[in-house]
Amino acid sequence: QQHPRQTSKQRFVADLSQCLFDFVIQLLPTQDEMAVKEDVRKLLERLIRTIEPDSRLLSFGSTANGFSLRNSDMDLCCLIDSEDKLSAADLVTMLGDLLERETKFHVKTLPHARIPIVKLNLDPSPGLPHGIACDIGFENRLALENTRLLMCYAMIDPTRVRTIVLFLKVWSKRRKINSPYKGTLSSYGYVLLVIYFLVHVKNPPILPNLQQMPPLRPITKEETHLNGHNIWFFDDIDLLRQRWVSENSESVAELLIDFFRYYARDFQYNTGVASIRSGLLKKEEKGWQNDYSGGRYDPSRERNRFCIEDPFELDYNVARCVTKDGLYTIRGEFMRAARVLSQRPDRAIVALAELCE
Ligand code: 3AT
Ligand code: MG
Repeated sequence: QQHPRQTSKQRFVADLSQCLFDFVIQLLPTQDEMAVKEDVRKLLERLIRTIEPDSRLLSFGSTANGFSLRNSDMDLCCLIDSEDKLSAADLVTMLGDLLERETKFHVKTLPHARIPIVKLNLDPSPGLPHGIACDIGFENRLALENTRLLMCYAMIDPTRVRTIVLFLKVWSKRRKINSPYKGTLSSYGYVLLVIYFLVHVKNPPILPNLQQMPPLRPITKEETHLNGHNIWFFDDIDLLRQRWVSENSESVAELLIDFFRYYARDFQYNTGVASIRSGLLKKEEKGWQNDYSGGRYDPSRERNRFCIEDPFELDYNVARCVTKDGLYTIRGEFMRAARVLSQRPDRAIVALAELCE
């Protein structure tokens, strides 16, 4: 409804927020889809237990963190609680054979990859028009923890955080800038960019920094460290939802417009590292420079065109797959999005359609 005293900008922004909610809601997975995925997880867990009785199969990634879209893939992680267990490579091979025999999945195994995995695909059927794609990894406990961290961030301000993240995931897929294999950024990378923006760029912040909040009780190093990485963060979300009230009341649309503007114009790609744990860092201080002055050209240095620090694995650049061309394309897309939204066409829905063309 139009308010007589609203300016055209206010009208556009209110309209765009509503459009973003409506757009995102129709892309959420259905109850049916979630139930089918849970059944698949249970079935796979039962089969894995015939090989490793003490194993558990847990969901991570978007199916577990509240940022999943319809037909998104399933990321599963197998944890084995016993002392003497098979090597990941042997387990991948045995599990691959078993699944090939016992299920209708198309199976591909990568036993010798840096992180050995089993890739599964189920063909589309009337009940499952898009089939299922699923990766099973092993002992990837850090991924389970970063999934939980993102889930906590999503739960603090579900409306604003989830709407922006889900919209960006759709947008980045439609604009074809969501393929680490082709030199652009993973969904995980985009989610970190959003959280970084909401914690460290917005002032007042939309979200607190969960990794820097004081714990409620003293905790020991054993409790907070996993493989040498500090994985502690404030995870009492019920308490946080009572206590944390952001002083920033900007709407979803205002935040999205500002997000695009920030990454189109302000973020220092050449020197900066986005860290959700520590705010803006310098490539120099992390030894992540991309220059090769004085030395020979080292293609491995190309890993640091775009730098996003993993929340727990601090020496891991989540955007390491982004190439020079990939970054050029991504920045071009941020600029295009900022431009489309700044033109404020009469109807927000037109802007949204153009954005995701
Ligand atoms: P989709 O819905 O599948 O697009 P997602 O949220 O599941 O998005 P990804 O499939 O990109 O995100 O990643 C799944 C999880 O795998 C997220 C994170 O726990 C882990 N992960 C992905 N990429 C990286 C990375 N570059 N570094 C560390 N962990 C990663
Ligand atoms: Mg995924």
